[in-house]
Parts: sequence; structure tokens; C-alpha cells
Amino acid sequence: MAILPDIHGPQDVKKLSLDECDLLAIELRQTIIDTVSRQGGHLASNLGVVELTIALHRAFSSPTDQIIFDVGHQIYAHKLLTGRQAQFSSLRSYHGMSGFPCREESEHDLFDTGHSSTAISMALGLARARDLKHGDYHVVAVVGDGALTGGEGYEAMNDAGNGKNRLIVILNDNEMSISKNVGALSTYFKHLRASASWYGGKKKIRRDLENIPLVGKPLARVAEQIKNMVKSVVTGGELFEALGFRYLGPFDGHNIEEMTHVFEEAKQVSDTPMLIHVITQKGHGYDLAERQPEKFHGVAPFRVENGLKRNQSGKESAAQVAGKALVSLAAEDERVVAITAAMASGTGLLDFSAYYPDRFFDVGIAEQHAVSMAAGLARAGMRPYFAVYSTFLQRAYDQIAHDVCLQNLPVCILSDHAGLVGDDGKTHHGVLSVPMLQSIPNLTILAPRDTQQIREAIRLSLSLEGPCVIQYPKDGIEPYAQNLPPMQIGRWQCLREGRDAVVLAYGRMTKHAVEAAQLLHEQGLELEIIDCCSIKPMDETVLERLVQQGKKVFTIEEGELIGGFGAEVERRCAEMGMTKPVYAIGIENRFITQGSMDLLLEECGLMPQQLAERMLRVYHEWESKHVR
Ligand SMILES: Cc1ncc(C[n+]2csc(CCOP(=O)(O)OP(=O)(O)O)c2C)c(N)n1
Repeated sequence: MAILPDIHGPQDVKKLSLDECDLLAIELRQTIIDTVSRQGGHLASNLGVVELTIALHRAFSSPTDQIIFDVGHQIYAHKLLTGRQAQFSSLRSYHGMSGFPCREESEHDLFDTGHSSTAISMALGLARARDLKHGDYHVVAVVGDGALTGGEGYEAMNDAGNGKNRLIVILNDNEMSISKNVGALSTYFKHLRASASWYGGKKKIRRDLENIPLVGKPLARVAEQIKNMVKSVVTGGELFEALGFRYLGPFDGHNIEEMTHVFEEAKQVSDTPMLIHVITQKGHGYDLAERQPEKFHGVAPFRVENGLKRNQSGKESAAQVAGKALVSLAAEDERVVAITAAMASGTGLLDFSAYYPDRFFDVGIAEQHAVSMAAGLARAGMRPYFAVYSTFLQRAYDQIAHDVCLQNLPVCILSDHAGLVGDDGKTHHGVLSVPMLQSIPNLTILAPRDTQQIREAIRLSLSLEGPCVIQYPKDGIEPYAQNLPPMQIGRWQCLREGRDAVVLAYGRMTKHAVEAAQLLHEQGLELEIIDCCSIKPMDETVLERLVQQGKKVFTIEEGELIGGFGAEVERRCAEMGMTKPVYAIGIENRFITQGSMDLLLEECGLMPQQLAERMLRVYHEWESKHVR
């Protein structure tokens, strides 16, 4: 009989025997594989933590005890065990279940997260609040070895170890970030894994557990025996001990019994933070993902039998185009080096890493360090390109301003996944890019409208003496405008003539603007469409013309309106003495949900038909108010 359907919450997990828990693990895995194969999502990471999650819910009592998963991409088993089975089939779809922790969904999710290395800090805050309020519950942070390449994790441990707060950190070590984990600390974890305690300790624990008769012995004595037994396998972990943590491990992260006992033991410790090191296998239980954990980290819908994508598009992503362009540039100029923060595959740098291994740096999940390190490279005469998702660049804001732009260094940031990103949802949209960046002095910002312009922008960036961001959406948009000159800094391109009003747009929105203009042409309204591929500097000649000719102006952006491109156009036009209105269309000030790109663009009113209707309405309003 199936077990999972009867699990309505963690209390039901606690009732299960160990054998039933093993069956539950099989059912959870099956559900995760089936669902992700249809919906897409983070497969390998989730398969790796099934037993760990069961053990967590056996030992701790969520939501009273507070469990936080770092990043949150490995939270599927937790969702399935905390009363969310019915919605699970809608994973990552519009109005469906989030692929990440989500407070709206459940009291068992404490934060909405998707960015790495924050869990220990958050957990420490929760633990401190608990202590101030004289609470008596546990706070647990589950953190991957990849996430521990991010500096914030160590800032948090340094702080926690100093304060002696009761806190449990579980290091889920699978030797992988998205790719193979990098850095000296990953080598250190390897030593811990290889230590005699792991293999010897594992056997010893099992032997000792078998020797503890659970019937007939006073429970306190059993607990004492478990305590001593766990202590006996503690070796190594000096790094964590130096940070003020008590280190336990490493343990087999697929052995529910062992982990439950270890967690029970950790609950007894109240005078110091604990770090429990568990070893898991990414992709565990699905052969293809075990063999290719990187490929199955995050997947589009696929066929379970062979792992192939259900919808083979064959279209190059923007990242792939950028990666190839960078390889060509590197062939011509040996100063060109590439940097990734643990996203070589996602940002299209795999070819670069293969062709130029000496000029390629995977710095771990350390965007801040990546930018400052790029500053060092540029200061010493190299031409660094840091390819990163726009949303993750947010955490390197000060490094861009202070370390790169203040020094006016020729660092180029390839800001991928700018704009809406689809089913990863609110933690991953890159819609703050322009508001975040355009106020920083010395920074050039380019926004290619299609794959051809991505290539041009990357080539152009090499001629710059100062810093530059090239931002582009996730999808590779095929070239659609003909006979236009190559991209230039501070020059915009006219994609369509029109007498009635002018539309200024960038990136994907130029295409939508052209399509909207075609729809309005049928209604007698002629729009001029300008591709503002150089967001900063703007094309002053075009702006002056618009002011002089008294044009009515629309701006369209796939980004936050406050402090955005439209707001800046309006400010510049006003400075130039513009008397006519500028009407800015973009994303209102809210976090946007998940779903297919089309549905999200529609939700934001950015589909061509919607743009056409809105501009027509506004145009008629202007007319009726005699704005001429
Ligand atoms: C700040 C930030 N940069 C990059 C990412 C993209 N990312 C998501 S999961 C992941 C790897 C995390 O590795 P680990 O913590 O070991 O978890 P695992 O997937 O191996 O279980 C990365 C790089 C992110 N979520 N946040």
C-alpha cells in the first residue's frame, strides 16, 4: 500500500517505522521524477535530499522547529511531506506551486528564497529571536557544499560561533554545486569525506545501533549511549570548530536511521552551534541523473526513459550565443578572460572553459568576489568578462560601484536572464537590472535586441576603456530587423518610421513594439519605433530631435519602472525642455510570479496586442486633452 498519500504533515512521518520510511523515500523519488519530467525543475538536487528530508521531519517538529533550506531549490520532498501533495503536479506553473520555498504556500516555509548562501544568516536571526523571547525550539539550516563557496555562509558562521547561539547547520555535501564544486574548501570537504571516520564511523554507528536494545532499557540510558556513540565518530572538522561550531560527521545522507539518531543527539546540545556533515549523492535513485548530475540539476520537461527534452527547440539561447562570441574574442585578444560564479553551463561558458582553461575562472557562488576579482584583473591589464544571471548580480552592487566603476576599469559584465525569466519565478527575474545599474557613474549599459546584436555588443565592449554591462534576456531572439548598421555606443536605431508618436524600447521589447505598431497601423496610428540598444549613454541626438519636434513619446521596458529606462528618458527630456508627455510602460513595483514567458509577459501587459491597446488608449486620451 502506498505510504505517501497518507502523509498529510510531518506528524505522519513520525509515525512510520524505518522500513516504511524507506518505502516513503522510494515513493517521494518517483513523484519527484514524474513531476519534474513533466513540469521541469531542479531534479538532481531534490533526489539527493529525500532521505535527509525524511530524517529531518522525524527528528524535528516543523513548523514549531524551524527548518530553512539554503537556495531552496531542493525543497520538493519537504513540500510533499508538509501537506502539499495535491498541488505538487502544478510545480512551477502559472498560479501553481512554486519551485522554491514559499510562505504563501505553507507555514513550513519560513522565507521565499532562491539565491544562495543566506540560510545560516537567516537561521541565526531566527535563533537569536527565539532566545530573546525565551523560546524552546530548534532552528535548522540545510546548506549545500556549493552554497558554502559563498562568503555569506562564513560571515554567518563567524558570527554564530562567537555568540554561542543554539543553532543546527546541516552541511549537505554532494561534491557538486551545479557543476563539480570548486575551491580549496571543496578539497577540505573531500578530506573530511575520505577521513576514516566516514567509512569506519558509518560501520561503527550501525554496529552500535544494533547493539542498543530498545526494549527494556531505560530511555535515558539509550540516549546516553547514542550520545557517546556519535561523539566517538567525531573527527576532523577543525575549520568549523575554529568558527565556534561543534562538528559532527560525516554521515551517510541516505541512511534515515543514522541521520535521525544524529539529529536527535544534536537536539540535546544547547550551548553551542552545531554543524552536521552529511554526504549525499546528487541525482540519487535515478540512474541518468546520478551519472550526469550537472545536466539534471535544472531541467526542462524530459522523457524519464532516456532523459531527452520533451520539446527539442534547437534554438540557441542568448547565453550560448554570448559564450561563442566570447570564445572568438579570446582567440583574437589574449587579454580576454572569462569568469563565472558557479554557472559555467547556464551562462554559456563551457566552450570557453574548454578552449582557454587558463583564462577561465569559476570562483564558486561568489558574485561579489567575482566582480572585485575582475577589477584586479582589469587593473593589471586583462579584459575580464563576468557572465552572470542578472538576478544574482544584484548582490554584487557595491563591488560594481566601488571596485569597478569608481576606478573606471574595463570590466565587462554579461548580464544574462535580464527581464522576466519564466518558471523560476520571483527570486529569479532580472527586472531590477536597469534601475540598479544606470545611476552608477562611468558605466556603459548595452541591451542587444537580438542574437546578432549580442555578438556586436561583445565585440564593441572590447573597444571601451571603462566598465560595461551587456544585458540580454534568457531567450535567444533571432534577428528580425534588416539593413541596420552595427551597434554603437550612444546610438539608437530606428526600426520603423511613423508620424504620430515615438516608441523607445530596448531588448525583447523592441520586437513587441514593432508588432504592436503593425497592429496599430491597421487602425490608422503610425508609430515610430526606436531600438535604444545603448541604454547608457542614451542617444542625445535622438532625444534632442524628439524634444524639438515635440513628439509624443512612449517607452517600453521589460523591467521595473521606478528608476527605470522610461523614468530616465522622461528626466532627460524634461531637462531638454520637453513639453510633451512621456508615457512609460514597464513592470509595476511588485515581485512577479512564475509561469511561462508568454503568460508572465501578459500578466505584465507587455504582449504586443496589450501594448497596442494601451498605447492607442493613451494616444486618444492625449488627443482628447489636446496634447498636440
Ligand atoms: C547567489 C546565487 N548564485 C547562483 C545561484 C544558482 N545556483 C542555484 S543552485 C546552485 C548550486 C548550489 O549547490 P549546493 O548548495 O551544493 O546545492 P546542490 O544543488 O548541490 O544540492 C547554484 C549555483 C543561486 N541560486 N544564487
